[in-house]
Amino acid sequence: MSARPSNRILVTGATGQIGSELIFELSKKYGEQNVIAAGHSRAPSEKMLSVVIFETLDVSDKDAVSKIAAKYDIDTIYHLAGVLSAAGEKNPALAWQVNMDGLRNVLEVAREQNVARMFWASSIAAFGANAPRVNTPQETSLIPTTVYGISKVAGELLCNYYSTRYGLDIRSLRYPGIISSETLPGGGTTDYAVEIFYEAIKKKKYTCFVRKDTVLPMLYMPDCMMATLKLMDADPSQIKIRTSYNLGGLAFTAEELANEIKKYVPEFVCEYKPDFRQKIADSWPMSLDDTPARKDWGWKPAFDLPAMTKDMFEKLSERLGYL
Ligand code: AKB
Repeated sequence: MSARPSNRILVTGATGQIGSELIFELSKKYGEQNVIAAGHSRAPSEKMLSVVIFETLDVSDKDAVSKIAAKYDIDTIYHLAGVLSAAGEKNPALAWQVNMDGLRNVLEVAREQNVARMFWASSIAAFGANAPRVNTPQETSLIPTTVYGISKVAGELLCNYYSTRYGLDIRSLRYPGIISSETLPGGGTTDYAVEIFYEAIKKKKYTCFVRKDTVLPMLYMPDCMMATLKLMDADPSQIKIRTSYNLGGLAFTAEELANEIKKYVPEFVCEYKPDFRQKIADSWPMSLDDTPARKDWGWKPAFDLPAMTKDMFEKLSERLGYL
């Protein structure tokens, strides 16, 4: 296998936080007619419908995945559909069905239809509290406590299996929390780092669902896009890890983020009322060692906390009308 992709691209989870931005990057790069956006739980935006082809797709239905891949002669798949950590704890059966059955279906279709290259989103949730929490290494114990995390560990191993057993060119990143201004995340533990911007601009106050000293790894969307496209563009010989690469970027406390936002919204007040998501946050890394990603395919994030906050504020305040 491993033919060079000619780029008929399917993006699952296209209406989600990452997918809804990735489809525009891909359509700029490969042409609008070559990107098939597939989503299920959220309606596509007008903007999305005007740019790419949209298909309703539940990835836990293998026949449906197979039909869409065949219909458009797909040779590259970005598989982003999934139920996130907090939502997964509310409905573990659904998380298993979407995350595990969905991944297996997409891998099978990729194998059966000779897809040339595939991306799958893993997460920092693959780690559990017994792994070192600061500068968490690429290779360490993976004993997560959430069903989402379990699906990520099993998924990483399944990707590695399809790569070694069938020669599928599958690539993956352990995404940290992604901060973005276009589409809100939904059902994640890191969602506070996005919600806080919207609430600061709209209401000048926010009740944060983790403690103020909580540190989680985060990444700004432009860096997330750059990492994903760079990984997928790399020559197969550069990809040494077929489970999933650690991807580091930002690491700050919830209070440090609130203080940074206060530079733009001086009246902003942030309160902290931890809920069940605190326990999940406490079981995840605070920062990641991403040396293999840097060495193998040249990963280097551009945004630090002040630069990310400035850009987020500028984009959101224009859209939400900051008064
Ligand atoms: C979540 O919080 O569940 C996600 C993730 C870190 O994978 N954002």
